[in-house]
Amino acid sequence: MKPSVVLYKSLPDDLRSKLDEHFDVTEIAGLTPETLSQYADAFRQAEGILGSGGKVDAEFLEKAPKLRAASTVSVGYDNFDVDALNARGVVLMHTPTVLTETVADTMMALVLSSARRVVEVAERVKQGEWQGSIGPDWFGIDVHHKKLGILGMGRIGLALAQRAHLGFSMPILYNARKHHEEAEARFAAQYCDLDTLLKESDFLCISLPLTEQTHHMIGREQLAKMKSSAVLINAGRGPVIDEQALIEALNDGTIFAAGLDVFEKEPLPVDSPLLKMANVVALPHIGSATHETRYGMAKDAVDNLIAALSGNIEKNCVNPQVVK
Ligand code: 8YV
Repeated sequence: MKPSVVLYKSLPDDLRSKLDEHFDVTEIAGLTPETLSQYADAFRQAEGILGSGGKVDAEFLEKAPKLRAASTVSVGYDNFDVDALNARGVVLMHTPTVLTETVADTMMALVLSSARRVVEVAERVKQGEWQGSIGPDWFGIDVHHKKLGILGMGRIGLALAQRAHLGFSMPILYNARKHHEEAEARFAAQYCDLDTLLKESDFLCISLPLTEQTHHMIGREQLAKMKSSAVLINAGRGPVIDEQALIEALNDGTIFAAGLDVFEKEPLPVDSPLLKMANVVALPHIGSATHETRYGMAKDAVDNLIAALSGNIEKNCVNPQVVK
């Protein structure tokens, strides 16, 4: 008999067939309180789950007593209580490599569009406001040769450093838990403390996972240390920034602009003050959202679940210590 699996994100046909070859699959619309009670039986039988979004914590695990592996279609796993998974011996698999370059592209798009006011001026053109030669009220600020600060130097930070340093001649500063030799050797990235990063960056790009330590790491006090000409970019997780403090900093000119792909609450509520600000580029969490990369993530997630449930894990495991 094939192991039972609950799939809570739709997959391309070929990947869905591959999953069906290995498992007895119940597909549901998402991991919500409603689907949890509606498909209680499927969760009771499930040895694996695959999808993205939704909370997987001790309370969820009680409803899935046979669970052995969870496979998320994402690199981030802040919606999983890893301690609870470890306590139950459940393996957590994720997709840390396939999306790196695409997310770095998104970050560079936010840098460029925030600095050059691309979204705002394109909108003005569509409104018929381009009536003569443009003046300073259409101007932005330069990107090339400015200092790019990276908070969190992982795979994505490194790919961003490559773009910024080699493509835009930007000196790179970074703060992370430890020195990154490759970033220093290839892109002349300079390690510094958080205060220096805040004070010296023209573009401060956050590329951190959300953890207890990174929650609201950038708040009022940190924003006050930034240059008034600085641009803040976040394409990691929204709650790393205290959003209320950011709104105030953007309103009172503490910083120049922000490019945001992630928010404290997603989807961003339609009444968020951020949506009314000309100096904010707000994207709907598109970091990895290209056809190629989303396919690659789904493929990795399927392969990860097959590996985990057959006891053949070689990579992409968050908690390999639970594998006996
Ligand atoms: C995905 C992400 O957008 O991988 C992550 O952690 O935030 C994104 O790439 C998202 O989780 C949907 O699958």
